[in-house]
Amino acid sequence: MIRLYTDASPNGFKATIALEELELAYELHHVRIGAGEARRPDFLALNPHGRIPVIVDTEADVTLFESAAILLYLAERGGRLLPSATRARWQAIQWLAFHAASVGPLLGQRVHFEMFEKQPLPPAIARYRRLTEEAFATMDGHLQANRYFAGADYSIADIATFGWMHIAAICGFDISAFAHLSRWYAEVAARPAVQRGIALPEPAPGP
Ligand SMILES: N[C@@H](CCC(=O)N[C@@H](CS)C(=O)NCC(=O)O)C(=O)O
Repeated sequence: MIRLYTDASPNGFKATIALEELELAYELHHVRIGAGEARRPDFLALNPHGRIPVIVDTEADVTLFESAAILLYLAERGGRLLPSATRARWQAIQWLAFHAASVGPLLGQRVHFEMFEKQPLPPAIARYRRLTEEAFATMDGHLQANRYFAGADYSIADIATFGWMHIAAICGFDISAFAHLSRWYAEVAARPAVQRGIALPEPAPGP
């Protein structure tokens, strides 16, 4: 049995989407970040860094944090979502790493400075807008020639990136100038498992 500890958030959506896509049986534990539940001792015993998502696979005696590691684990466990052909497999891993380094952290900062910081900080807003748009342009160029990040195969790289691009959409960040990224976003968003995943553990909060 897999236990998933999560909340409605960009990193949380990656795990729920992957579990829904893979149709693996799992038990969902709602960790309310806003109530400080991710910093409580019982949760810190699972992830000393105090962040969701976390999975516990009781059969394999494996506890994992960091969404990219969780996605790799679930793909291996489910036998899908990570291509077996060498080139496509490494494309997926490369874009999974790109998302972890250049999409999630930068969009996280952009969301903070544009949506939540009470004191407007124009240089920080400009910096993270520029850096996220650079990442959008890089992804757009790749998706011009590729249906998905790993090529023809939908993979955990798409799920990881979607988690953050969905939050960008909720925040009203305009990606219409990036036609291929927009096409990819609409295609992934339309998948039934993705729709189920972003509704868990409760609908995403607005900005
Ligand atoms: N690099 C981590 C980031 C995890 C993360 O930042 N999760 C946020 C929610 S999206 C969180 O749990 N925040 C709780 C807190 O800061 O108290 C991953 O990819 O899993």
